[in-house]
Amino acid sequence: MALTQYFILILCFAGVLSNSINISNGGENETQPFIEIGSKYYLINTATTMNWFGAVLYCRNYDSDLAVIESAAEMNALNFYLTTNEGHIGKNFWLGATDLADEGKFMSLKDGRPMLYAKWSGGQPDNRDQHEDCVHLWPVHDIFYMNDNNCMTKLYAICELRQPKKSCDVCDLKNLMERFMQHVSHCQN
Ligand SMILES: [Ca+2]
Ligand SMILES: [Ca+2]
Repeated sequence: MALTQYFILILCFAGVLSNSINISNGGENETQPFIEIGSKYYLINTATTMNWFGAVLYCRNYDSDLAVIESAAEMNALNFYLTTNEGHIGKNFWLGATDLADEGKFMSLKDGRPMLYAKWSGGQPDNRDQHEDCVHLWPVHDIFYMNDNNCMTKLYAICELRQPKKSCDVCDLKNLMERFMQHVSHCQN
C-alpha cells in the first residue's frame, strides 16, 4: 500500500516538474494566442462574431472562460489595450456575465457568484424588450463600457486564461511537497 502511494506521488511530482519545465522553456509562446493585459491573459477574438453561448463554447475550446472583469484596474487595462490597438475600437465583445438565471442579478460565469465589478454605460442595464440577459463591452465615444444585450446577438469574444499567474505552479509544487513531507513523517512515526 505504502509503495503504491509513493509511486503515485512520484508520478504526480514528475507531472508537476514537467509542467514547470514546459512553462520555463515555452516562454511567451506558452500562453499564445493569449496576450498579457494587466494582471490577466486574454484571447481577443476579432475574426468571427457569435452569440453569447457560442462565445462561451469558443473560450472553453481554448481551456479558458469568457472574460469576467473583476476590478476597475482590469477594466482600465483592457480599455487601454482595446482603444490603443488597431482593429478593436468600434467592436463589441461578449463578457462572461449574465442574468439569464434570475432577471436583474448579473452573475459571473466563471465562479457562479454575483459580478464583482461593473462599468455600465449610461442607462444600462435596461433589459430592453425584457430580452437582454448577457453582458458585453460596448464602445461609447471610443471608451468601452458594459451593456446588457440579447444573448443571441452576434458579437466578438474575449476569453481569459483560468490560471494566468505562473506562480500557481509554484503553489502546486509547494502543496505537493508539504503533502509529501507529511506522508514521510507519518511513515517514520
Ligand atoms: Ca436581463
Ligand atoms: Ca441594454
